[in-house]
Amino acid sequence: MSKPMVFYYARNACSIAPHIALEEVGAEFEARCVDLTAGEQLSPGFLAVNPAGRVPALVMEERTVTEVPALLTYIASLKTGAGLIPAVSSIEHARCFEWLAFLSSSVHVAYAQFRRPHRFVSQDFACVHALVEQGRRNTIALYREVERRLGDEWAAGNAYSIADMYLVPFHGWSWRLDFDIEAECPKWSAIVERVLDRDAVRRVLARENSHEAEAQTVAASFAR
Ligand SMILES: N[C@@H](CCC(=O)N[C@@H](CS)C(=O)NCC(=O)O)C(=O)O
Repeated sequence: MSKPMVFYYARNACSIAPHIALEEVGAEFEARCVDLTAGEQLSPGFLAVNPAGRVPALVMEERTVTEVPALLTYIASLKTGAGLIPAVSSIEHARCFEWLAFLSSSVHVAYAQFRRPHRFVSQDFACVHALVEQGRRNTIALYREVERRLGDEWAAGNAYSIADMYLVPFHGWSWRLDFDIEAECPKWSAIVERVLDRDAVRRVLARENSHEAEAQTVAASFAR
């Protein structure tokens, strides 16, 4: 019998998107929480899983897959009947992957300039402060662009998809930006509210916020 997949995630991180997808398709997986605030992503145990030191990571039969868009696509394909990716060759299919690319390569990177400036520049403090402020402005501009691109239904048309799951973490990070997302991005906020209200997503939030997650940390799992 094949071993269940192991999913590495962190709280309040981009990994919530594939975490939602795993619950939506009813996948059998073991969830392990990586404590980013304690620097656990840089522990030898986790670096053996993902040498990049980032979450999410999904381990299947000793092989690791990373990157949110790849994980969302893979997980959705485990249960095509769930309809989490629009039909191939439709405009909605293109739109869905447009969202994954835009959020991953533009929005997340701008947010990282603001939140993780040391990925981009060394310890030159003046330069770091300038990058943080420019990253904040770039991110806010991109958040407004997200809102401009959204229609009245779901991100990729009239059905819930993996694109909507990926809109969740960035929305949740807005509080750090000094940006009133509810007022400025009502369509995005409405989508996130509907996503958070789903049963599968409630299970994800319960797991990510539970004490059980503490016990399931990477350190604990490698100590077994
Ligand atoms: N391009 C990657 C980005 C992954 C990423 O940056 N994850 C963050 C959490 S949102 C992380 O692990 N940060 C840890 C660190 O920067 O040390 C993806 O899409 O999966």
